Amino acid sequence: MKKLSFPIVLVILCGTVIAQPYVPILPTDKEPDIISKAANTVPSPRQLRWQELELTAFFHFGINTFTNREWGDGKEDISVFNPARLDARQWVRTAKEAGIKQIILTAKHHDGFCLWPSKYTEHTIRNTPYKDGHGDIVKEVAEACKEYAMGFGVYLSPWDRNSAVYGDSARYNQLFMNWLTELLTNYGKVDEVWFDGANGEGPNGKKQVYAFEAWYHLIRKLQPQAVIAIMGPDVRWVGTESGDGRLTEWSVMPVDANTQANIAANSQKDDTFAPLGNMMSSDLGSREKLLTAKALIWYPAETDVSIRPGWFYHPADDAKVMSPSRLMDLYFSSVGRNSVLLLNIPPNKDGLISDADISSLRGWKKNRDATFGTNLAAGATITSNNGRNTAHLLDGKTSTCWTTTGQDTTATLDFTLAGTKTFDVLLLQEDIRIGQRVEKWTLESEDGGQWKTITEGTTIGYKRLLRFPPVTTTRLRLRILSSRLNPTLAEFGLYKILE
Ligand code: FUL
Repeated sequence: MKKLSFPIVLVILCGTVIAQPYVPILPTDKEPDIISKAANTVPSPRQLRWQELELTAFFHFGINTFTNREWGDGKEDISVFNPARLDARQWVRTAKEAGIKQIILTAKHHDGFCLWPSKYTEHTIRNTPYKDGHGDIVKEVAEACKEYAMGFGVYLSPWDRNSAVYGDSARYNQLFMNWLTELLTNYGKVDEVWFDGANGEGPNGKKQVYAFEAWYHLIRKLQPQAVIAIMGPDVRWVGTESGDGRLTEWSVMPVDANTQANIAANSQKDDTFAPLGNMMSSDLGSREKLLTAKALIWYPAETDVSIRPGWFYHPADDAKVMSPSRLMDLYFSSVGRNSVLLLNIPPNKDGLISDADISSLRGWKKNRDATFGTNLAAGATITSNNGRNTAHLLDGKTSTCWTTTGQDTTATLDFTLAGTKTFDVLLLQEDIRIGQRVEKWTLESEDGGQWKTITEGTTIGYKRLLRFPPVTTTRLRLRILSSRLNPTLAEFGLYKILE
């Protein structure tokens, strides 16, 4: 078994099977060359589709739901698994009604229990009372996603506390390939494959060495459109489980910071939700980090967080479901910070999403619709000192943009609103099809002939949302103070929070 190391990751990323946006840095490259390469690194089509989803959901469901645990040890008596009223359509409909675009089901968590009747283990739904052993929850969820036109993804835990061959690396890796093959061939289109980084010891006391490269090739072969997340090359863990993205969030990273070994070494190790490790570092992609890189990759952040204190359903948490206003905070701190939100909504023992969760999700959606329904910048007259196509800022399309002419990396945009408006939210979006470039900006408003700073920031990326005390004005000025190359802006918005 090959030990996964940095050169292997490079091979994977450069390989033809995995056409990853990947830009090598040459020994002769100077700082301006590297920064220009970073500014021209772009998402793959699968990463772009994923980023534009904005909102995705996890369904953590399994034996833990019935044993009231977070991490099962794989020794559970699976005859307790019988979600009598299970309705996967209710799960998916609940997510859809909240504006969520894709879901990920825990097909197998660390306890090794498979929610599908796998041929390769006895620790499966086939040996439970659920539908007298004829149930297949992966199938039920996949079909519901198809019916509601939702993306479908699978969480398959590499760590397995049940398998007797875990730790016997070659045999377990083959078993894992068999599981992946079942999941990726029997349930239609799969849009995301989510690998957690936890890696305990096997029953033989040996540490399992995962065959990531073989798994990635299999996924690319069977489901080429699927993004591979966390312990994978397409989507990165944001570094917290609290719902907080970084204020400065670059999607272009130096490859050195992202070897799988590094990610694994810094993943969760115990039964807490305390985020650990490098992925938590406040700076992953600044100029300084890029300068020592061997290569650059597009590697965007996903923010996973649970609507309840635990990842699995626990009756005692029914009163602790996040409120609509807390969910709104999450929206600003994840989607609003250049990240995709992966919100966990755990179904209960009946096999249903509980009323408390449904009610919070409805309230959140209502507030989002009310707040973001009207762009108060609509109808504004926009001029820029050295750019073109300002009309693109308000055309509602993320694929068209304003940009500067020549070599300019700074610019000023002046807005005269269609009347006096009061707002407390700013939306900025770059055109990430071209790259992520803006490093520093400030928004000012005119107040009695004086220009005052309302808010300011660093990165924008796919989407940046900022809240501030309400401002009433007709004239605004957005100053882009620093950018890695000609800045682009796809959308500009002003909103008033309505909760
Ligand atoms: C973690 C796991 O250990 C948790 O149980 C949960 O599945 C979370 C999303 O990822 O690493």
